[in-house]
Amino acid sequence: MNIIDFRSDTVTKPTQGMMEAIKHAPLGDDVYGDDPTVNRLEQLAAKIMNKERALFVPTGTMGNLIALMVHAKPGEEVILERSSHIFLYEVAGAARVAGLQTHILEGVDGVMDPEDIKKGIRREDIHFPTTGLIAIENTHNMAGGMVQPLENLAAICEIAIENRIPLHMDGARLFNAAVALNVDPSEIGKYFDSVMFCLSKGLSSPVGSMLVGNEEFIKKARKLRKMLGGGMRQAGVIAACGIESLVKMPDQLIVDHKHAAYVGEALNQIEGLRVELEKIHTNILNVFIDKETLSSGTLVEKLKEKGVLANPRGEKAIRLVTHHDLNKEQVVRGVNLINECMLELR
Ligand code: TLP
Repeated sequence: MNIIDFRSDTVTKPTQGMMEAIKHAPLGDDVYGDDPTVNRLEQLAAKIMNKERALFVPTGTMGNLIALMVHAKPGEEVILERSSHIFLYEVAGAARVAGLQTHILEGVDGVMDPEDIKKGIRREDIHFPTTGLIAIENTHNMAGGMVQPLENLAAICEIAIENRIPLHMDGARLFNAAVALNVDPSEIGKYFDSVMFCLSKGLSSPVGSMLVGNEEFIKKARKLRKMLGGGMRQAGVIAACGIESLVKMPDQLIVDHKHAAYVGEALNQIEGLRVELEKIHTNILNVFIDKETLSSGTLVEKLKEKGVLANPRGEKAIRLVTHHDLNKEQVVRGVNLINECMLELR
């Protein structure tokens, strides 16, 4: 069966260009700083983000964890939005490894109100922990790939500076946000002390994320990466793919966004499904199930039988993600199969 995989953009395989780049990449031991391909990738990432330095890390989760550990001391607090990936899906690394307490704020579609952040910052009191970090997710995964408005980031940045609290972005899908806003990624990154973005999602690399920040931040991050077991040797093999990701892939994300909009429009016409079309900013859609007797688990199972893969999102919604390994024909076929499935489930 020809599988149509809407589970995530993490399922994208390396492109032909990446496979070629692997073959020709000069290699060395990156723990010694000797891998020319990793060095090139890090320089490129820093340049794109207009930051002093960058660090290649194996995963987004490790990149976020390192940022938490560099910025905040054990016993301090990190301000996060309730449905953020760091809070929900990073195995409580913030608590267990970084020793941080999470201070959760309720957002609207993943967007925190700057006033709530202001109120959430701990004032000096013998009983209180210190607020060590504020972290923001952009695009916001649980909100269905929604983009954080730049005015909001600017307001939060001002508060962070006023209170001398560092600001980190979990920008796993930062390039999708940049494409949606039609700005350079650095225009979003400029509000942050550190940014993590993933190469292995819509940008199609097989492995890897980047952490960017100033020289001092990256120096500490490099040491913590080693401590966490992320010091890689001839990592140029995968960094070569990362360079391809940064040079060639951002321009094609717009295709994924168009596919997501198409899927949203089409599914919204199907009885029993509902999509909030105005909330499709990028390549993720939350599809709500408006049929009382149908759970997301059952729908996901039925779709799988037809060769369509999706992830449940709670009891009454599924998440669909468009990406480079789904062309228009596959996206259209996916929609038709979902329609067929809903008719059968009537
Ligand atoms: N997200 C994955 C799953 O873990 C849910 C996905 O399929 O969307 N930040 C954000 C906003 C993410 O969405 C993810 C991965 C990460 C961080 C972690 O990246 P990795 O998987 O590289 O550790």
